[in-house]
Parts: sequence; C-alpha cells; structure tokens
Amino acid sequence: KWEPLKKVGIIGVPFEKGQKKYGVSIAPAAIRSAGLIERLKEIDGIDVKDYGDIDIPSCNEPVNVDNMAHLSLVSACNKNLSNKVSQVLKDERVAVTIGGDHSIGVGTVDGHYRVNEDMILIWVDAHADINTNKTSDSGSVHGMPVALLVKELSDYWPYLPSMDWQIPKFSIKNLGYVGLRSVDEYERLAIEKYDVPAFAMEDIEEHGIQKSINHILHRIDPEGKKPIHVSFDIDSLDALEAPSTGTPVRGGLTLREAIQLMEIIHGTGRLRAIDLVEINPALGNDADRKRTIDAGLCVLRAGLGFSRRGTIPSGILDLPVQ
Ligand code: 4U7
Ligand code: MN
Ligand code: MN
Ligand code: MN
Repeated sequence: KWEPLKKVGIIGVPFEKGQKKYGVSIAPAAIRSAGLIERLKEIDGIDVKDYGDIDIPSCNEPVNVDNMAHLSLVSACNKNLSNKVSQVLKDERVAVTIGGDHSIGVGTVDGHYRVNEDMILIWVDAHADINTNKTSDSGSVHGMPVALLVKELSDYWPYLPSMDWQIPKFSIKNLGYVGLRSVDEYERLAIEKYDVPAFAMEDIEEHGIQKSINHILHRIDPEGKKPIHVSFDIDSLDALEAPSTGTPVRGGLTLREAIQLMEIIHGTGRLRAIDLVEINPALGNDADRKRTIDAGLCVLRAGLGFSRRGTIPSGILDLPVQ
C-alpha cells in the first residue's frame, strides 16, 4: 500500500531563539545557496517545490515562564510552521523543513500530527530534547521540544501562555530515538519511565544501524502502516562529520550510518516529513561549514530516494552509438 512519495515541499525556518548562539537562523539561506533545490532535483523522478521561508516574528508580547528563554517567540514561530507543514502534507508532498534550531520540532510535529494522527516520530540526535523547564540546565527550548509535544508529559508543565494553539496529543508510545550520547539525568528517567525505544551510540555499536532502526520501527508500529516523521538534528552526526553546530558531541554517527538510516526509512515508503536542524554556518571555518551543509544534503537526499548505486538515464535503453 505504501510507496515513497516523489513530491517534496521545502520549508525554510530561519529561527534561532530556541538556543543562545548566533547563526542557526542563517542556515536555510546557506543551505539553499549550497544548492539544496538542485541537489534534490538530481534524485530520480523527484518533484521539488520550494514553499520559501516562514514568517519569523521578531518581537512579541513577552511571556515569562521560569527557565524558558524566548518562549513567546518560539511559540509564535512554531504556530506558523505548524500551519505550513500541514499545508505541504495536504498538498501530498513530503514536508522537508530546514531549520533553525530544534525548538522548531514542536511546529513540524504538530503540523504533521494534525494531518495524520497515526504518525510516528524518529528523533535522530545526540541529545534527547525531552527536558521540561524544571529539568533543563540551560533554559533553552531546543532541549525541550519532545517534552512539549508528548501528551504523557503535559502534567509536568506549568501553564504556558502563548502556547494555547498547541494541545499535546501525540503519544510518547509513537517515539523512538537514534544516536543518543548526551542525555541529562531526568531525560534518562523519562525515557525509562515510558520505555521509549532509544538507541544510544553503544546500542548502535552493538546492533548496527540497520537492526537498530528496524527494531524501533517494529516496536512502535509492528504492522508497518503508519507515516514516519524524522527529526534529524545534525549533531547526531559525529562532530568531525558536522562541526558547524551549536552543541557538538564527539563519538557520533558516521555520515555513512546516517545515510543508511535514511535509506532504510525511505525504503519503507512511509517517510512523510523530515526536519533538518541545528546547522550553524556561523560556527567554524569555511571547510567546517561546507562539510556540515554537505552532510545535511546527503542525509536529505538519502531520505528522499537518492541511490548511491546510480540510476539509468530515464527513458533510455542503450548506450549512444557512434
Ligand atoms: B539539541 C541540553 F543540558 N540537554 O537541555 C539542554 F545538555 O536540539 C542540550 O539537541 C540540549 O541540540 C541540546 O540544554 C538541544 C544540555
Ligand atoms: Mn536536538
Ligand atoms: Mn542535539
Ligand atoms: Mn544543538
């Protein structure tokens, strides 16, 4: 029944207020000028539509919630983003969202959930991003999107003014993690309390990326009938593969593992949304920036059906004769 969707919609989100460093907001422009659309159009049979960047509110009624920096801006941005993701999915395109910091995962997942309540979420990250304002050391919302999204944790939040548009309905039972290696104590507690399938780096060492992702997919959707949302934080990759990011952690996924992961998910035919977040072109030198953006493009291409084997020219059966 499921087949890979060949139509793609690109959404840029030049937003960085979910964390403290300058630069993540210039990623959509930097990734576009590195040839995003052209590199995706190289994929066999693909149809790419650019929906442009969403409107980012610059100032807002500030709301003061303890240990949650810029909540009203995060919230306003995510509200717009959620609508845009819903629109792209209703246009029957894979929603590819280019961030931006990871706080925008609230909007992408909310927008996907509103179109299809069956969706499952694969969070590919060095971090678990499941802090509440009570458990976060940083007060940065990019470490909290999963906790904001899942209904099981709604009682652990205070009332969040400006977030009324987002009622958490997504169940933590439909979540899985890949790539973890920097998990805070209360995040680990949440993962264990709800028995979330979480493949940290040592689990990937043990089982390999193929068994790891297949195990997660089978655990959360044994019948293989639910659409998949991949929220890909570039810091899931090893810091050598993706140096230009705000919270790099060494000892991460190789680009080959990430490509294989995305190819496997593509192969299910059920991938309907990809977020590519936390690329910060302002960090590192030219080579770092280029390497990081190129890694991100490789991840997207793998998820959207690029074949490393190569493909024959369309409609052609033989080599050209002299
Ligand atoms: B990212 C952290 F304390 N857990 O909450 C926090 F280690 O989107 C890091 O995954 C969060 O890059 C990283 O601030 C957020 C910290
Ligand atoms: Mn993240
Ligand atoms: Mn991360
Ligand atoms: Mn980060």
